[in-house]
Amino acid sequence: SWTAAPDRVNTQPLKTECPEKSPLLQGALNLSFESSLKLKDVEGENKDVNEGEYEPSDCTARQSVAILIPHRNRERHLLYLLHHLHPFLQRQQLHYAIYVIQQAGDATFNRAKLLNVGYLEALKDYSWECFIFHDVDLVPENDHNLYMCDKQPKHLVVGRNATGYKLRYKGYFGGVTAMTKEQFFQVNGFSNIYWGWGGEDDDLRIRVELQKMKIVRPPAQVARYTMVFHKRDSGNEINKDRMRLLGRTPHVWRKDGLNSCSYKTLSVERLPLYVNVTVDIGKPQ
Ligand code: UD2
Ligand code: MN
Repeated sequence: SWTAAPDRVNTQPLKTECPEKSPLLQGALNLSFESSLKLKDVEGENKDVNEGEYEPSDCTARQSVAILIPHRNRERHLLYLLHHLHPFLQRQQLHYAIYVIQQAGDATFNRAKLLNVGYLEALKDYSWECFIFHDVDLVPENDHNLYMCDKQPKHLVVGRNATGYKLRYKGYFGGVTAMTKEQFFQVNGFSNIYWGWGGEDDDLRIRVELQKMKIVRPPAQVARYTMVFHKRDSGNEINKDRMRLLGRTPHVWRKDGLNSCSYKTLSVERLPLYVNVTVDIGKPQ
């Protein structure tokens, strides 16, 4: 027998879940890095982005993803990344927002602690289910490299231009990584005590392995990045203590991480293309 559908009281159109594979994906991309590019241009290209946030209009995204970018004094790289990343994420039909976490002052840089701050601050806005921890200078070359979380922590940079597109070493977990809200919470986030260059990404890998999680990676032909050329920044000198710290991780991870991350938020600016969180994270003890 045939039953008529009840009258719809709610006149809002029903959105269905976005397809498993977005029809908008293009595969390998032609990246451009034009020195004449201006912030106003990138804002003009992204009218559908509102205070750094976007969601597809015609379907419900499969994941809500916060992109966290640790930053100080790399404005040109940030502009290139915003220019490429916004359309890239929109083609993946994600609900997303971009957060830039700025270290205030000129004490030694601390990438890992900034990312902890980003996680804690972003969760005040929305219950993001997936977090992407993203270097400012890495631009993805193929939009089949999905900025979504898996059942296991995901490393998105198998290769990049400067290293022949090969994994740098076994266990390498730097550059761009994706973890669910729960996975990151379970490992107590990053360590807060890596000041300067190096080690913090290996520390996160150790935390993940201690939880018996397994790092997954997309296929090498997809997980490709261009790193915009740069020299080592002043204020981010190599961390000579990193090997010693890595040896202590199994003993200290429970007490050093999200649950001990103390900082002072100086401002939260909701700019058109990203949320700009400026933070005082202190200095090395
Ligand atoms: C590698 C890793 C990176 C991190 C780092 C060691 C790759 C592709 N990346 O990057 O994830 O583990 O080694 O700490 O392997 N930054 C600023 N301003 C500064 C200094 C750093 O914004 O003054 C940020 C920025 O997002 C940058 C990131 O920190 O991309 C990492 O610093 P880097 O690019 O100088 O280090 P790199 O390329 O060796
Ligand atoms: Mn770099």
